[in-house]
Amino acid sequence: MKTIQIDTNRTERIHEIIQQRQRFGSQIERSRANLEACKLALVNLKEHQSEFLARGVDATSASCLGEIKFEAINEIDNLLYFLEKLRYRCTRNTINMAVVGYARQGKSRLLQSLTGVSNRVIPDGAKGYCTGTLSKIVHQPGLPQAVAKVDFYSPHEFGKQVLTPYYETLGLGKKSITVEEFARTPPPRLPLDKKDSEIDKARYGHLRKNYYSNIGKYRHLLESSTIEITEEEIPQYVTQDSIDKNGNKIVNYLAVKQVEISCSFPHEDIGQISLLDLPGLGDTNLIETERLIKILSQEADFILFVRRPEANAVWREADLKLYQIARHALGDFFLSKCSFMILNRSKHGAEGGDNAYRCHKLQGSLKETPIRVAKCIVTDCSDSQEAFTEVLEPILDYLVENVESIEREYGLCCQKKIDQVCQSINVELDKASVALARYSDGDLLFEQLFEKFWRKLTNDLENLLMEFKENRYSLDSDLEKEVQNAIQQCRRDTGIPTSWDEISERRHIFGSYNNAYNELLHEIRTNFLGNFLSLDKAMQFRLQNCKYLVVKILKSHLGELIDSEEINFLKILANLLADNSSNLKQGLEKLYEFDVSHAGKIIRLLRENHVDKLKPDTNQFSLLLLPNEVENTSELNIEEQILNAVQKLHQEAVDKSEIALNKIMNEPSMDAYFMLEEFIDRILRAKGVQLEWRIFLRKESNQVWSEFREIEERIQQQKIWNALVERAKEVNGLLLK
Ligand SMILES: Nc1nc2c(ncn2[C@@H]2O[C@H](COP(=O)(O)OP(=O)(O)OP(=O)(O)O)[C@@H](O)[C@H]2O)c(=O)[nH]1
Ligand SMILES: [Mg+2]
Repeated sequence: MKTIQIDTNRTERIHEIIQQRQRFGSQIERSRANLEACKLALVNLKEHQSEFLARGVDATSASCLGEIKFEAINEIDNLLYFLEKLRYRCTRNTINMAVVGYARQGKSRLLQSLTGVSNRVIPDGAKGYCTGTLSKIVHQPGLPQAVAKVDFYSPHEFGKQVLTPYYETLGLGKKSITVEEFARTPPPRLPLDKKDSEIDKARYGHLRKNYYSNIGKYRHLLESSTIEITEEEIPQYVTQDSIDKNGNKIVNYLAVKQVEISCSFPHEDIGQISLLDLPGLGDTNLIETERLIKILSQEADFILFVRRPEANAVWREADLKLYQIARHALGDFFLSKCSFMILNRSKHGAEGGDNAYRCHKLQGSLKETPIRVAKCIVTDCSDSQEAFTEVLEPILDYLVENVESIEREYGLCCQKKIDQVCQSINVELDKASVALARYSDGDLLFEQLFEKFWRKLTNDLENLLMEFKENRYSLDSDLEKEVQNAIQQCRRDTGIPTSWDEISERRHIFGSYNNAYNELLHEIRTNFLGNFLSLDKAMQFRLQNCKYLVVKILKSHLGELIDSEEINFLKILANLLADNSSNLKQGLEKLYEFDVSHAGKIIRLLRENHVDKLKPDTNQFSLLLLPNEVENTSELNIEEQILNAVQKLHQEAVDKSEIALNKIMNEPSMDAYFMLEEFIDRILRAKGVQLEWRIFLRKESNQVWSEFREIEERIQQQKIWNALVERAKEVNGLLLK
């Protein structure tokens, strides 16, 4: 292979450009590292935010935390992706130039001229070859022959990136298509609304005639990993028009994603330049254009639009369209600063003659179009010398002169994006720094908990009072049972002798019927009254029960303050209170001591109701013997008469007592109701009592509310949170210049 003498000046310039760019690459790397640190700090903060919210914090803190948004993490990811592309571009050791243009404009020919490599390494249309796929040509010194690495689409990539865009654009009824489906069923007919479009028909034809009809020929390659090929094989993978020895078309290019060709450039001084050859674009494969150009946004440093003006050529709609597609696909790439328009002058053009006039015409009128490139050059792409002097040299001069300003612009663009993210992060971090400000604030916590305590205690006690109010006239079933037991006991155990013989005996003992009768009445009366002694206690049941219910409510609101569940809870609580909590203390003590003694009342009731008649003074023996008092008794002996009389008196006393006792059966309910009402008034409604509660509970907060026991832990959590916020602020600050 012929090696052309090295132009050291050119080599140095290329080297200088690459070095300058690499310095910029280090800056980008620093920004990237800072962004990574910032992202990490935000991710940490976000995790803590989620933990806090999941664990459950007070409502104020929860709402403040909830307001902190972390969309900036996604923005940082986008920025990192952008910076990574930039860094990749800036730190590589080559300047990559790509050619973009419609088919048969001389792109491949220009690359041949620039590198000095043969038609076999970069096939051009001279032998009827059209470039079929993206190929990258890199210099590798000392290689006697070119070699190439071929990457194929995977079946998934092929379905998603190649076929699906056709189905979508042409409206073929499917949103996505897999290779299997495609191989099984031919693409459906073009929809009616597309039938008249020449472009759509051409695109459809490409899909059907090339991709579908040949699927059997290239499908196996989609399963293939990267292969290495020799120089002779290159056309079989990069061109659209190769044929095998039997004259059959080779369609490998359809499955190729990218080819990287390594060869030794005869012009060694441009060894640090790599070239990217793209298939000629046209209406048929315009669908693929955007995808191909997108690859350039990462791979190319400089783009050469190549156009070979035909006779009477003007800037066409198609030229603008291609430029727009490129600008869109290249995203942040500074197309206007990093591209030249090459107008290919062919002295012996196919259409005959020299197109120099047209070239200059187009060169002059380019500024009237929206196409913006750094320079527009007229050159003969098939002339190596011209390609050097008219294309390469101006590009290098331009880059030497502008690389700094281009980088500055890239830098400014990055910084602008970074500043925007920084600002939005700052807004969120400001929210974050105050989000937990009150989280470990005991006073605030107390107020919140006390408010809840007061509301619930009031509600529970009022509900209880309501219940007692509704039942204040109802009979006390416990008491009723006790009364019935006592009455039955009276009836069962009267204490009255069962036979008159016993009366006779008593007569002998006491010396007279009179004395025997009197003694008998004393015995019967005391026996009778003895049965009612337990009623006083029974009448206290209701009160006790009411006190228990109050204790239950108080206990449920006072946490771990008092262990007891008994009525002495009230006493213990009262003792814990300071002496100046007079209302509260009094209310509790009074409830604890509250006791309506019914003993006197019951005795009075019983004695008033004919028990008195069981006394000798009120029922003298002599009266028994009056004929009109005791009817039909004359036939009975005196003992029997006595027996009958005391039985009757006893019977009457029992019956009357029963009636009288039944009348006071609701009194315990009434007493309990008023007792409770009095208690509630004292501990909830009395003037200043809320303040008494407040002072007391503030002192006992730790015992009453678990939240207060956690406050130490909260202080620690708050410290961690603040440290994370500070860290995020610090790294965010580093992003700002
Ligand atoms: N006379 C002359 N012929 C040229 C010139 N540039 C390209 N050609 C010829 O034009 C035809 C197409 O050139 P290519 O370099 O293959 O064009 P391309 O833009 O790469 O085409 P695709 O790969 O199909 O996109 C070939 O036959 C070239 O030899 C030129 O400047 N002068
Ligand atoms: Mg080509």
